[in-house]
Amino acid sequence: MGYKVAIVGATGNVGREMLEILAERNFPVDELVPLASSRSVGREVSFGDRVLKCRNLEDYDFAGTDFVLMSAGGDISKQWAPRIGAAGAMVIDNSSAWRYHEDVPLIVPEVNGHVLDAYMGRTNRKNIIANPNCSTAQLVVALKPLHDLATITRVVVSTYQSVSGGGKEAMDELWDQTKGIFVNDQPTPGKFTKQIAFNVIPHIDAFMEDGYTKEEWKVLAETKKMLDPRIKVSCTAVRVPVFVGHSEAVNLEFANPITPDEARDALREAPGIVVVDKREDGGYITPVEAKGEDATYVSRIREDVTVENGLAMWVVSDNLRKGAALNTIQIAETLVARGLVQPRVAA
Ligand code: 11C
Repeated sequence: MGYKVAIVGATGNVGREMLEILAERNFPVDELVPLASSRSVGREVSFGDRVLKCRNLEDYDFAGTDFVLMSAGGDISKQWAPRIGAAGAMVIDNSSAWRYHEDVPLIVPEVNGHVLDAYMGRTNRKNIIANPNCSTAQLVVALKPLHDLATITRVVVSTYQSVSGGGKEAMDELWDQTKGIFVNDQPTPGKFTKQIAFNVIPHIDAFMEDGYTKEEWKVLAETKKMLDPRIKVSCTAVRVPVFVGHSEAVNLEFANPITPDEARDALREAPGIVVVDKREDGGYITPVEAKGEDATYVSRIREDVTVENGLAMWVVSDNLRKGAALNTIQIAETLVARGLVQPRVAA
């Protein structure tokens, strides 16, 4: 017997990836229900070889639904996740609404999937599990084996984030501006505060009082919550004119000595990671190659000679997959594999 799975936000960038990945990985789905706001009711989405019509979130009865994968923004998640969880369905939420809540686990299965055992053993749980921000997900996958080996004390990361992280409108803006520049059109800012075509913008999400942006703060707060609260993190998040795939230049400081070879070996053994690190032209991964792939790629592993026990590296992943839809589905797969969620039958 399989599971009844609903997707809230099925027509968005991440929702569509969720549909594709569920089918691709043969997640045991008995029934798939795409849900959307009243505006998108009736819109069609593909699931495997089937075409399904979106139903209205407002009047859907969650009794008997096992998993609800949400990617419709923080406001919808704040409003709906507690109600859906109270109805007994397991919510896996891709927004930032619940990530920092102390009663909600924030999960990357390769890093802290074991946390789910204790959470599911609690009778007073909210039935909400949070999926991290895309730039954090790929970072912690790469940090975990190195932290286990030599204890990371400090991370300095600069991100090169693709426009798909900002949604479909942001992708359209890059496309339109790029075409427009060839015919001398003046770029009109929309989702981005500055021209994104042929440019880079050191600003993602709102500015905070300390001068960091919310995106940068998320990387810090989520790394601490999932990996180790003692790790110090400083992030500069930058938007680049790439459609899909986030890249990160990462500098690490460790409590104990670690060589690039030791790091490379540990990363090669670690789940979810592919090391592509030849010290030659093209011996590294770029976002174009990571698009559509499940792995987090690590390249350019070398000593950071500016600190005592330091390493530098380059980390790339498909932000719509490991950074969002894939990780969400891997959380559901972990719950199933550990026997923590059984199919329910509608009352
Ligand atoms: C971006 N990282 O690239 C953002 C998108 O908190 O889930 C994801 C925002 C989030 O714009």
